[in-house]
Amino acid sequence: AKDPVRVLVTGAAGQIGYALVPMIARGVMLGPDQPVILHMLDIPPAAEALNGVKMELVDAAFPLLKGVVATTDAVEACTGVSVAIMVGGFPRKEGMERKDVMSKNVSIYKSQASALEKHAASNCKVLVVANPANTNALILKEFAPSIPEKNITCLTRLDHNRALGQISERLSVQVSDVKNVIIWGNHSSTQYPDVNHATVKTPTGEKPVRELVADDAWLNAEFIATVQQRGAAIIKARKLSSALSAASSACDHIRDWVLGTPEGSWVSMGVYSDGSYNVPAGLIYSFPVTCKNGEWSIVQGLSIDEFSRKKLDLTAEELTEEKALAYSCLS
Ligand code: NAX
Repeated sequence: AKDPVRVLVTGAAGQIGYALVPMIARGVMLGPDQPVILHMLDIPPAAEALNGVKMELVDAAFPLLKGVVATTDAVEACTGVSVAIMVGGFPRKEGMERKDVMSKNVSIYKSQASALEKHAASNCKVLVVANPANTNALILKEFAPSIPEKNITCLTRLDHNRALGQISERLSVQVSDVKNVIIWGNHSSTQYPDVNHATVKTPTGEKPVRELVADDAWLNAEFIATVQQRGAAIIKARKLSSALSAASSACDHIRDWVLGTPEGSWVSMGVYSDGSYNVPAGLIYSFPVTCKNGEWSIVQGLSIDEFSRKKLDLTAEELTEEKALAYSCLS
């Protein structure tokens, strides 16, 4: 039997946490043969609720779950973890300035970065979910210099999965037959959902999404806007933000990163830019990636037309501004 892997979930008493921890305990994230020990962190006002989640995890009697740590102490939470899912953060409240929210999250990610750097396993893989996800991940990277930058990522897989879902609905095909959409850039409304390389499996082979949809006007406007605005549409319908889809996508992100992407297909991950596709280096930016042996690589050589170029640049500009705002909160 495999040794258990310690998995940290911050913000575990929140709504994504509540959907995510049972998925991890069932093997959805690391596989059905991988035992896990869950480390759950939240803040003191949520300590009692966090303990309630721990009670439910015990009650669910998950065979793969070998232990649960529920704590408000970041050091205890980070100790020995090999996977860290950072869901905790300070939400934007009505009337708050962007700078104030940024400043709160910068200080949270700065201190949690130090706790991870000192106490997590040296090869710990980090996924930041909490918004502003790309910039929180960048701050974490800055303040955890001994964690390899390749190990620090943010979640855009939900946006990627939303794009797959929209194509599947539009064409009335199975979502599992659609692949190779791309989310470029920021996990925000400037993200660019790109279908120029996406395909659908049909009885007569793989066909380009553009050819099957045969409606460039829809693909270039409504489709993009629907994916960009999907989070807001969920809030409007549910009066709460996306949680089960976010949790499921976080599992997809880690599973594919650790266990690999299938041959011939890629996924979207927010990763540290090396300047690929002329995206400024030094941003956490969502790219198409393939994963093998626990490492992601950016898919190279995809053609970028003029329409796409503008969209890649626009979301990069927003991230550059966010980075400047975050740094201004540090001084
Ligand atoms: P909730 O408000 O339900 O939960 C957040 C939890 O984090 C709370 O329990 C809170 O006490 C805790 N927390 C706050 N500060 C903390 C700290 N310093 N250390 C540890 N825990 C802390 O929000 P939820 O709906 O679960 O969303 C969590 C985050 O995910 C938000 O930032 C949200 O914006 C972000 N999202 C990101 C998505 C993505 O695709 N990247 C999609 C879904 C979601 O909107």
